[in-house]
Amino acid sequence: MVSKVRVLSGIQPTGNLHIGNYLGAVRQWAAMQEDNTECYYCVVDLHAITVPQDPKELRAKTREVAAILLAAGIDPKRSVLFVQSDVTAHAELAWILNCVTPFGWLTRMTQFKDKSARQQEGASAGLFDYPVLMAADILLYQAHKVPVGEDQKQHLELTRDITMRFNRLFGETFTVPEPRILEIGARIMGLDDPTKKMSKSEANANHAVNLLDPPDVIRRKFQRATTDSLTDIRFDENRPGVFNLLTICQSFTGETQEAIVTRFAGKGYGDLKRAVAEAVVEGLRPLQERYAVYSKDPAQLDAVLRDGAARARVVADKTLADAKRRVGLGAGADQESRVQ
Ligand code: ATP
Ligand code: LTN
Repeated sequence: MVSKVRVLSGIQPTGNLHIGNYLGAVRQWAAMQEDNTECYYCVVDLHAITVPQDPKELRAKTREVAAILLAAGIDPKRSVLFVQSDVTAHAELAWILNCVTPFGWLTRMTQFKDKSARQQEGASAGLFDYPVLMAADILLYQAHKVPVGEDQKQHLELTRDITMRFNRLFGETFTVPEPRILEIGARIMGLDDPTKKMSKSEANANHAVNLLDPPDVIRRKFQRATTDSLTDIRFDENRPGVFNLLTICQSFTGETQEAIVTRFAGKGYGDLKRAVAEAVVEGLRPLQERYAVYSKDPAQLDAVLRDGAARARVVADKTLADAKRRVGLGAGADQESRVQ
């Protein structure tokens, strides 16, 4: 029997999920649920607390994100959907990996440099350690593939380095994972400033199109999107505003670049913005309708997440026990860990 391809990815319950998260990551997650795959998707609340969070809001966001993932097509029968902190093995393996990760590797992470620059000395040790916890998430499930947006490429490379180092020091223990980054949609830019990645943590109300934004809000945000002073409509990376709108359009309609350019030949930016807005409104409609149903049924969400955590624990605890045995942790009182 051919063994299954294991997939794992995570998303933080911070701020509002936007079309960047959807096109770069979440939509792929749903598409990867095939017969020959075993998918693990987690809401990474331990990652969220690397920066200050209001406890009540964090819990509410954790549930909201889980409901959005269900609405986006993550099928709890085919995939394991769970909340990271419900599976304690994540924090435990992260500690072990911390002790095999050279400090210098972490100092090179650009996301830490960006995020800590805003907080200076006040940045938490957890923020610095963020990528090691991410490695633990991935390694516990022996994932082969990790679908993420472009911004996570460096973290995935670090995960691969940590994996190879652990395997070299303690013997083959973990699968070396590979990132899965789309060609189109892996880096959606902000509508207000198309030189910056669309992000949940930007203050400007016109920066991101959120997955739960009502149609009129989506239309208004696109109407106000920053473009340039030229007029022709084509895919040119040197014109980031128009390029971003065209990329969003292409990702939602599935058209080729040629078809899109032909469609907008002789048209103006106003037409482009209206058309992209309609593509997004239509593209998100099924998700928003399903979300409305899930959000009215907290008991069902509880059941899905309880079941997901239980299924995740079975796999994660087994991997963790193996890693601990290899490192020589514990007294080895139970038979299994004493056996070499
Ligand atoms: P943000 O910076 O928007 O707050 P994040 O990078 O902190 O988000 P997550 O919310 O955990 O992190 O990201 C979930 C997934 O969405 C990741 O795979 C990430 O690469 C992807 N992603 C985030 N922003 C974008 C974007 N603008 N375009 C494409 N993919 C993105
Ligand atoms: N760091 C990721 C979120 C994340 C993740 C993971 C992604 C946490 N653990 C494991 C893939 C695999 C981010 O998008 N900021």
